[in-house]
Amino acid sequence: MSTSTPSVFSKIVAREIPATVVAEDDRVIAIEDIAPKAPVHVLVIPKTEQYANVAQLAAGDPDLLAHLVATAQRIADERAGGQFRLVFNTGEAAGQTVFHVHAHVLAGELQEGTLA
Ligand code: DGP
Repeated sequence: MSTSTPSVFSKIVAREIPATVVAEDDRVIAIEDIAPKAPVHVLVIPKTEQYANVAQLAAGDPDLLAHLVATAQRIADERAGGQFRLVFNTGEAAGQTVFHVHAHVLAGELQEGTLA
């Protein structure tokens, strides 16, 4: 669920904090991760912050989830020959730090011991 304080990703969508934007349309934004764990490490983020994790997004707006995945594939096609990992951390114990759903698009050799 969204909170009264905008998430860091909503602030990026609003251009209140800077980010390197690699793709954007009316529904999603894709940015370079601030702490990349692989040669390609892009975050694909719905512009709405009403979904905290991928299960909520799948239940609430499956078309938006499909669009997010298609965007990830297009970025991987452009930057990694179409081969990539797609990671959605869910919950603090799984490493989630931003509770505004986002997909990690990872390609190339990962840093040892990390998924994202
Ligand atoms: P997660 O651990 O799955 O919640 O991933 C959050 C990711 O968001 C993490 O890899 C770092 C990234 N991140 C956090 N703050 C910023 C920011 O201000 N700018 C960018 N580009 N990435 C950020």
